[in-house]
Amino acid sequence: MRLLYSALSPFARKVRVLALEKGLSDRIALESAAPYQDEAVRALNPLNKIPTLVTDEGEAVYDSAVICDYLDGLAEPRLIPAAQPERHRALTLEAAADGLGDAALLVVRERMRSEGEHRQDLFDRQLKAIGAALDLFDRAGLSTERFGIGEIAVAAQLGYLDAREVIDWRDGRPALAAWFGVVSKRGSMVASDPSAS
Ligand SMILES: N[C@@H](CCC(=O)N[C@@H](CS)C(=O)NCC(=O)O)C(=O)O
Repeated sequence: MRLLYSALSPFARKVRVLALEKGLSDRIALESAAPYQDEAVRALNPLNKIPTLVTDEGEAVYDSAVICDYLDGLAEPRLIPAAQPERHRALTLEAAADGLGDAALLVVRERMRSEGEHRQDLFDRQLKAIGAALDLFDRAGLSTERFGIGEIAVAAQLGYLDAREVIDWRDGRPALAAWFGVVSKRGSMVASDPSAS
């Protein structure tokens, strides 16, 4: 399999962490891509976004949630619960984390604009979504024992907030900060840390 990715992409990191946790990373060749600079991914994914996975059969799979679902079916341990209500809870946590990631990407891109082009309303809207998602994660009582799809998705996005200095998210969220302090020491998180590449 081939994974088109970038070291900084939190969505690609989610996929990489899941693959590492499942012992699948040796079967995935990482190929660096730069979707904001070129069009190389579009032949595989019309959205020209990473991560995009190419299976051993040559099929393109995206987005990150679908890639994780595909990889989860290839090996044990299953990191996406099969049974309800655990399944919808885990996938909803993943969706909230991914949504935070979408908002964080917009904040980072908005910050790159020159002063005159800056859209404060757009910026504030995204920061509100990020703040509310972080509050939810802080209250969620995240486990340091279980590291399934929801927890992986949250950890990948918190790493991105740090790497891009999006906001000081630890302020007022001690439970989330303590949780991240523990899970970020996992081998899968250390191996995929953007600051290490
Ligand atoms: N929903 C997608 C989001 C992926 C995404 O936004 N990736 C960014 C990089 S972190 C990207 O490729 N952006 C290129 C663009 O928007 O043109 C997923 O979960 O995979």
